[in-house]
Amino acid sequence: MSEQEQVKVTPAAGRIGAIIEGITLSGDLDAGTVGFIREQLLKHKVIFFRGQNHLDNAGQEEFTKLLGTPVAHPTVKSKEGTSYVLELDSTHGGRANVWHTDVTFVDAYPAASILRGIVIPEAGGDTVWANTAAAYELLPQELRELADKLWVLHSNEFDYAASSRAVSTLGKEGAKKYQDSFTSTIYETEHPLVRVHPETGERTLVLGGFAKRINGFSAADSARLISLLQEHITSLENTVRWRWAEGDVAVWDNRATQHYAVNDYGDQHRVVRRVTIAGEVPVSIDGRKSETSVIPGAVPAAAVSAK
Ligand SMILES: O=C(O)CCC(=O)C(=O)O
Ligand SMILES: [Fe+2]
Repeated sequence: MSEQEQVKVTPAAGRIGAIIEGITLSGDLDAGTVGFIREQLLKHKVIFFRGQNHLDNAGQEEFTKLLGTPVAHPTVKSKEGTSYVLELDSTHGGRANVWHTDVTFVDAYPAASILRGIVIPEAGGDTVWANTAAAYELLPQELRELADKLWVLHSNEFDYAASSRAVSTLGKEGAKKYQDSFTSTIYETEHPLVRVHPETGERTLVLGGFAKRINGFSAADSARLISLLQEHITSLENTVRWRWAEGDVAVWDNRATQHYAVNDYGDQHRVVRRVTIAGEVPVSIDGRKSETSVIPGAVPAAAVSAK
């Protein structure tokens, strides 16, 4: 663990996020360093490594394998020449400006995501993360007790016509094409609103952009309660905002966070590349597991730009 002696961890905000200096990411890190990275990830929920410009796609995949089992996106094709790299390019609809946790429309959604800055606008294009464990802890007790009992339907189905954002960046046809591919298979999953984190035992809120409906609630009541809880999750006190430079790597615990890519850079180019790690099927506080159904041959309505 000699490498760790020069390692420095600096919190990046009060409740979430830390910058780790002194580690050069690769597929060759020793077990002690990998253990240290995991520990910091669980503690801070999102960790940032600057200046990792040496990493290429293969290097990103190799580093990811040290943290877990990489998985491809269920509907979006990996970047050519890679097995697991999902590219988000601002010119092709890759603007995830919706609060979300990655891929919650499937049951065992990713445990973590590793994102690398490739082309970064001169100004703008920051990403913001929110802590869903702190959000749960800080709910008023009565609201927490209600949350403990609720189950929520998540789906990748989305009405592209309703997404003026996608249409404004891609045009109507482009938005439809992109979103049709995102929803080439429709998944629906029921998750507990509160899951027990499999590694830390913390309780976290499972919501975000793919959450569509609270079981037993009308559409209108679902929308109101989801929006109230989302406001708690994404309150500024509960977030960290990252100003990217090319070569930066962010790693987040996807079981304890949501994120949002700020779409404030107009037609400047922005490219980031992500690899995700296989997750576990969420378990509620009373021990029940999430359940997915795949809707075969569903006519795709379209999708969100969020991933
Ligand atoms: O573009 C970003 O900063 C984040 C994109 C995103 O949602 C993701 O990589 O999962
Ligand atoms: Fe995402």
